[in-house]
Amino acid sequence: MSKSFSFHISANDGRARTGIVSTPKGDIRTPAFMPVGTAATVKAMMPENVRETGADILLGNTYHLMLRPGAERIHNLGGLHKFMNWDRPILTDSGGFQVMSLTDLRKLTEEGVKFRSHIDGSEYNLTPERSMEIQRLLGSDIVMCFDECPALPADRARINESMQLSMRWAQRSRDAFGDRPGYALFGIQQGGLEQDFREESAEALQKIGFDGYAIGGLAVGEGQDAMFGVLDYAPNQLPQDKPRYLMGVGKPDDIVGAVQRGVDMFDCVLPSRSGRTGQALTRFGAVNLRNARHKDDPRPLDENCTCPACSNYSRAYLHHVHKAGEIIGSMLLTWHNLHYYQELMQGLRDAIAAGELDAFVAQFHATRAQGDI
Ligand code: PRF
Ligand code: ZN
Repeated sequence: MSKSFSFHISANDGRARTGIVSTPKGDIRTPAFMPVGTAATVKAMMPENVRETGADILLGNTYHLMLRPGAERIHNLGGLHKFMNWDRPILTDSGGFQVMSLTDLRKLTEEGVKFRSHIDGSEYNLTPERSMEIQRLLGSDIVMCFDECPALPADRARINESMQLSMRWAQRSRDAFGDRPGYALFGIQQGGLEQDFREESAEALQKIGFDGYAIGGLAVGEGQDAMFGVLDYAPNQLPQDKPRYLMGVGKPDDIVGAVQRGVDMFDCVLPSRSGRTGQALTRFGAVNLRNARHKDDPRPLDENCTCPACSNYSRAYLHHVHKAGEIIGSMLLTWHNLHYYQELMQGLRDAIAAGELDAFVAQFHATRAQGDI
């Protein structure tokens, strides 16, 4: 195993790329989807089963883990990998985005953000320096800069101010992270839907220098057309030879469009969260297993899917366990959804390697247009 962090692109197809991010804890095949393991678990899944779906890396959250059970406690117990029984790479988000979306009592200053826990109301301070310390205590392999993500729509003045603050925090994150061989620090581009601010942000980040670059501030209510509008130029503003990560995205068609535009890494709660509410994501689109039309249906969810939910159970059974609130309903659909996402990523990687991405994307949309029958 290599002892350092690196990114190697093996093929390009248009603006899309496929390759490998190498870390001391294992390789990450790109384009990659990272299942979300917010509270040291991918909900309803054993980590060995998450691996069986094809995941190379998980995402964890600074915000949730600092509140409960605490970063120092996880560190004293041997780190997040050992704690949650996942020995492959982990990327952690830096906390600012979660503070802004999950807490209502908070105060943003140049120093950082002061907030009250959504669990017990106790007060915390999160700064770039503390976020770097928490992510180090967790043992995260890919550490994210501490940033601020403004909600959209927002006026240009507000977007600019927020982006400038995030760039000052990016420098403080870089300084606090220091030199840690084998561990990576990613910068996060901000700038809303404004091309000039995105450019300024990309330049500021490259001047500081990072191991990878995230595109932040998207998928916050602007819609797919506006997001793709930014992705038509944003990846090109970032270095060609470093991984690009689109944070918090997305639906299968969002991911496909972003891969075509040059994005390498993704995370989203959608496959795991919707699995717990009875929504399956399949090559035919979204299927709600709670719908009464499945009540007497002996067919599998997707006859071509090799996951346990589709191999061993009927739609009627999946319908029943979801209506009855049985835990296995969440387990089976989460497994199926994560399996579907990883199959999609493998399909994208293979298509890019073969120079056949356009045909793959056309087939992807044609199959969805058929709908679930
Ligand atoms: N910044 C961080 N985490 C994020 C985002 C961001 O802009 C987003 C935006 N979609 C999701 N998660 N740090
Ligand atoms: Zn399946």
